[in-house]
Amino acid sequence: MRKKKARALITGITGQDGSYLSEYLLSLGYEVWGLVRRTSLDPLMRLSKSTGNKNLHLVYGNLRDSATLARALEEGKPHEIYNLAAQSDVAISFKCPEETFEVDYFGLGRLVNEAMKIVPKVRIYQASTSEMFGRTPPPQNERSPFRPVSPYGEAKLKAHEDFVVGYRKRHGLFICSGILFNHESPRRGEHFVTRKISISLAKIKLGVQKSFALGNLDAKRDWGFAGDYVRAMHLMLQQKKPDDYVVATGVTHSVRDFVEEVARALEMKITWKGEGLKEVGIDSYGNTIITVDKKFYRPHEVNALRGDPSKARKKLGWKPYVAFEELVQMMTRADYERLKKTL
Ligand code: F7E
Repeated sequence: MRKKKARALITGITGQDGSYLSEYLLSLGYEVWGLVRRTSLDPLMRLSKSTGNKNLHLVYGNLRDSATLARALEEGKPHEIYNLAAQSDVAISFKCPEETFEVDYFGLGRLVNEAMKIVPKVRIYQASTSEMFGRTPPPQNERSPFRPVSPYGEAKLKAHEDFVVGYRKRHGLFICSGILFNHESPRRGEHFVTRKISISLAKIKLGVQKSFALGNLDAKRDWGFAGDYVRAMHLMLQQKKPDDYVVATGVTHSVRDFVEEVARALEMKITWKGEGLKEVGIDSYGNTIITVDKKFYRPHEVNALRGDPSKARKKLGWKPYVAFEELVQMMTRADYERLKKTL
């Protein structure tokens, strides 16, 4: 670590990654400033583990509003900035492309421009994504071509090209892209497929739900644990030179595999019947508990992602500790126990 009392600003601190990263940085002795948007919900709800920590400061602000970014930077005078705030829902990005570009592209532009004025020596982490690879076949690494298929992937790629690669070259800014593959946890948003599956099957097991619908069961993702991935973010900013890194497990599974693994964790058995939109998942009592619904399909799908994290392993000394089966068990157990208490 560079300084005894290093200061970090995290945008998106109330999200899954922000909450793990803030806990990690606080444990390393950092003073953490979290940018939070004003909502009717208490932002500290997601940060309950850090509540009362005197090294955690929340400041109201928004990536759409340069003045609020300037104020947060003036207040925190960070050595490191982690830009985790985003419109990160791929399906929604097809419906709200403008909003997605506004936050995911222009938002980073506002942040880096204010940072260069107020804290020119700052080191910046940009949350880039495997969605930038889009149609490029796996395995994907830092040298693979980018072929995004969603407005989210496009906005993140443009932000990467203009404000990460571009500003590094033109302005000598210390800025890194973490090209993170899907990363999950019990804190994952409930509309992402992993959480949707763990919650729905736990409810079926508890007898409070009969069935649920999914989209493309054959899509493949490289799913890792968010708690492992925030260590990589931090490591990137401790290097001598800024660079970009793929962060992934190197193992891929289909949505169908994820369903089966959750079922196994709940001691349920699922048999698949039919094909395409007619496919169903049936439990051991003969009940149809999973159907396929067109509305959960994307207009353009990224069919297969599997990252090659060799560079992060070699240069950062990073590796993931939580494997797929353990991740699924962790998420399923957390949802099952939480739901059981509410019954
Ligand atoms: O979908 C398929 C869906 O929404 C995973 C974000 O963090 O990771 C995330 O993006 C796959 C896709 O995540 C349903 O079509 C099937 O193929 O959990 P997801 P995502 O789109 O991969 C990347 C790395 C990011 O950067 C993003 O910000 O699952 N799928 N049925 C479904 N997906 C959803 N959500 N719901 C379904 O019913």
